[in-house]
Amino acid sequence: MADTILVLNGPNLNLLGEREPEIYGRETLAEVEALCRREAEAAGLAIDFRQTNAEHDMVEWIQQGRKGLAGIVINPAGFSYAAYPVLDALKLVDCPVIEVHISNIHRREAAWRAKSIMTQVATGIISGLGVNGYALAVRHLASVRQGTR
Ligand code: CA2
Repeated sequence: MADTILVLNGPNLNLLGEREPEIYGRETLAEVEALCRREAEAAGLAIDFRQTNAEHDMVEWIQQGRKGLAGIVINPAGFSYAAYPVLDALKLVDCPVIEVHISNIHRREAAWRAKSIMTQVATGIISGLGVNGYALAVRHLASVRQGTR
């Protein structure tokens, strides 16, 4: 577990690459998983990559990863804006948490997209770098693996 990075994806990201490519790019979630795996393996780490449309799954997975992970990368997607149980679960973990958004949530047309409630418990946030944000988050977690947040 200490050698594992948990990568969590929220609602609708299973359809990544299928719509709004001008905002979210053309890569599929399977390609994002391969990207994360490549980055982690280069650092001798493993990836546990998951996606769900259900808030209770997300809470369960975060609780299960409460102890012993090298870190969590989470794109909370729509959970960013209202899912307080996910926020509470993230507060319980003992590893760094990197929040990733593919788009720059601060320059979207809808102002509400900028107001992620998860940011207050995240160690850091990457937003607007496309799917590269996931790889950068994994690389960061690999580099700080020995420390705590
Ligand atoms: O930019 C991101 O990664 C987002 O977290 C994506 C979320 C959105 O609610 C956030 O504001 C920003 C989910 C977007 C809807 O899901 C899609 C899935 C596939 C293709 C297009 C949209």
